[in-house]
Amino acid sequence: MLKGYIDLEYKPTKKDVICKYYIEPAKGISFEQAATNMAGESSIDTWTDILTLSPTLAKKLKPSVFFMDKKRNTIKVAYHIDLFEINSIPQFLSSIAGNIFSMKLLENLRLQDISFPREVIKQFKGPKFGLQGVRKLLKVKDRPLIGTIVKPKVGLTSEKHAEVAYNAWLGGCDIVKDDENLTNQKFNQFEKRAKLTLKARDKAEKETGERKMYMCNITAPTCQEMLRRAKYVKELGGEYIMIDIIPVGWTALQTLREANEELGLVLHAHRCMHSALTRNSKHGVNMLVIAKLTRLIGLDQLHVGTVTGKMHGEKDEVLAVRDECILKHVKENYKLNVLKQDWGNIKPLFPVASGGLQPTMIPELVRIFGKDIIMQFGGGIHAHPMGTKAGAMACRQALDATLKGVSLSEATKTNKELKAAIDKWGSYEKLHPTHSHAAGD
Ligand code: CAP
Ligand code: MG
Repeated sequence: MLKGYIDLEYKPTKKDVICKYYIEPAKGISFEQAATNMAGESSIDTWTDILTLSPTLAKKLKPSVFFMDKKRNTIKVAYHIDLFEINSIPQFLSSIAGNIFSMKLLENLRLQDISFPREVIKQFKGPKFGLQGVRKLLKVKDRPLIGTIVKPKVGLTSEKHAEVAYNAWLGGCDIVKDDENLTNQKFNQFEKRAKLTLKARDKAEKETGERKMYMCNITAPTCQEMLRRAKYVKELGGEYIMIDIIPVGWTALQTLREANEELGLVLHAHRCMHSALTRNSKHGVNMLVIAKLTRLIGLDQLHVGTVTGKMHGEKDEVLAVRDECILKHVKENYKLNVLKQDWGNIKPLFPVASGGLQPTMIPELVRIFGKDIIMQFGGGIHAHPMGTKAGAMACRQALDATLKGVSLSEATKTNKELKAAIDKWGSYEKLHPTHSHAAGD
């Protein structure tokens, strides 16, 4: 292992890729030793002094640990851009998020953020539609979008699936999606589900006069099959597809985005399995990185967390991920492990809040996220005591009231579906007064 990876005098150039890590040395290992070995293993080096490493090559490609904060177990590393195949997310991750997680010298390691230089950003298309493109497609200018996930997650026939979706659209959902583990099972095959549900969508559009979208899950065993399913949705007149981004992997996403230049579908990124990487605050990969790579590659919508729902994610972390999805210039935030990032011409993507949501949370969700959010209610619609359509109506009633500044308790007087939701789940604001400062509820 070479010496000299630590260079606190080094000033990163505009072409460097900067990574911020949480790093915890194993017992008996100094902080410097941990940082040195991690920098070497993530770039050009290995555990011992190799004779084949020429000084010129090393000089050019050797990364610099240019910042160390031992108290907070934090380092920043500048990597020369030539170390990377700069349009390949898999190769980036094999370097800066590869072997280093396995090293015995490290007790814990977490990749907190990556700051990409302009030269890398320019290699990627980013979202084809993005936040504004989705709004234009749905003809919904400035309110949050309401979505649902057909429940039960799996088990319905294609006919029943289409019927549940139809009722959700009739009740007021803008978007209906498949669940993350519904793909092409015997009881609900992909082609039949897509055909019947898009037909139901057309019917609901006619009856409501509103644009309605169906996100069909194209997660598949191969890229070829994934693309075949995407094309099939397109041929049926669908505008959207969803994909489980962690199980399918980064090459599949880059392949899909390339094909989408011609396909022209809205790409919804479901992040199931992300918590295997992101949940441990001392080891793994920060959700911020997953969000950044998803926007860079160019999916149009991404789950960012809810704060009020059933999945983990503190408010400031969720909002940091949301900001990474929508801002053009992201400022460094040391406490939240956010590095500075200039997104150039990469469009914002539409953030999604999903997981354990129910209609009475809507005032708090608007307070947290504002209007540029897609709120998805699975159980919160399909467990409504008056059924799916009423569940969707309760969501729209709660949203309409919130955007008009009317309290939910006031709104229940003229909206029986919302009243039934509050009777069943209680008013989120009453149950969590600390979270929200609702007037009058
Ligand atoms: C929500 C959901 C979502 C996850 C996503 C589910 O259903 O369909 O996939 O919540 O979580 O399967 O749980 P409910 P995240 O509305 O019934 O909870 O957005 O955190 O990835
Ligand atoms: Mg789900």
